[in-house]
Amino acid sequence: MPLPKAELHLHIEGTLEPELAFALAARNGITLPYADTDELRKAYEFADLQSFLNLYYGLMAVLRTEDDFADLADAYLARAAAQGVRHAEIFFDPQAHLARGVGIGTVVEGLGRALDRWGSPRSSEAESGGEAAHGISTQLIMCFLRDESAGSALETLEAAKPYLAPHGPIVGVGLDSAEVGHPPAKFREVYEAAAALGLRRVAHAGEEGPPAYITEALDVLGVERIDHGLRCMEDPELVARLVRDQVPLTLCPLSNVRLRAVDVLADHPLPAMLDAGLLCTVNSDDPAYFGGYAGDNFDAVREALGLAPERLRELARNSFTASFLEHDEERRARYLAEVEAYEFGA
Ligand code: ES4
Ligand code: ZN
Repeated sequence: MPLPKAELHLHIEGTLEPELAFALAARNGITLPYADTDELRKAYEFADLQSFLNLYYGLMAVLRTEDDFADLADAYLARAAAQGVRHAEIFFDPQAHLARGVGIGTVVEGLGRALDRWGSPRSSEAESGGEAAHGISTQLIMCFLRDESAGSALETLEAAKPYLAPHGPIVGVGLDSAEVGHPPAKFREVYEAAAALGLRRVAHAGEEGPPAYITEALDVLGVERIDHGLRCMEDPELVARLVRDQVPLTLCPLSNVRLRAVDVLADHPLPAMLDAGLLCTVNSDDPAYFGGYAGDNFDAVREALGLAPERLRELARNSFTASFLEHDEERRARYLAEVEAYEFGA
């Protein structure tokens, strides 16, 4: 049985496996510029964030209907459940779909169908002892593309209003896409508007961008978690602040290797970050592209960094501590109790 965990840094569009991409392309009469899934998988060789993003946005062309988004989320949740994910806060990129004529309603209604299906325990699986016996609680976080204008982000927030919590599934806003040259302060106004609507706030910062972007995301955007945040380690004063305030960092180790933020996993600063007292979590980012889902990331850091079982338990505990579950503390306590009771195998 896998260690129970929450997934806090997961782009649903980044769960599009080559097989599903081809199936959706066929269903929608779209011809992909790859002969087959093998050729597509070979294209998953990236030099940096931008080369990844180019492929990622290109492949989204196959996502057109509510059914497509429902199938995408269904496939992700099945894999996540099998890897011990109990709770997932899922990013999506409304602007990337709107640019192709796919409205936010299509995206949210489609995703929502799958999220609802997985929201409760699966009794048939439980009876058969299947690995996906557990349900998964989920929330959506809409990300603004930081290489688009602040005005476009504001329009996107406006369009999302029918789908916001507490009536809809969107609980927060995030900031993603090409980081360098697009500092957080560009989005001050839209984050203020999001806060006024009662939304939670996160932002990618310190992945390829400098530590100053992390500070700016905290000070100017008022974010409650930092996505990635790896480069905080270059600034001891910033580390001290993140430790003092226990600001969660949603690290994505396999992503960092594939996008060359670190050379090899054995060089990843995760152990030093935990030793420093940072509230680190381990997540999968874009698992179809980066070589693994949440459990695969846990397995990879355990092997490459020699993390002891109690370190892995700490990471799992952190994932629930950092979750936006304030509306359901009983649920959080249940998940945390499961983490404490977990027995590691030999
Ligand atoms: C992303 Cl790894 C990463 N960084 C920034 N934006 C993204 N969108 C999807 N994956
Ligand atoms: Zn990301």
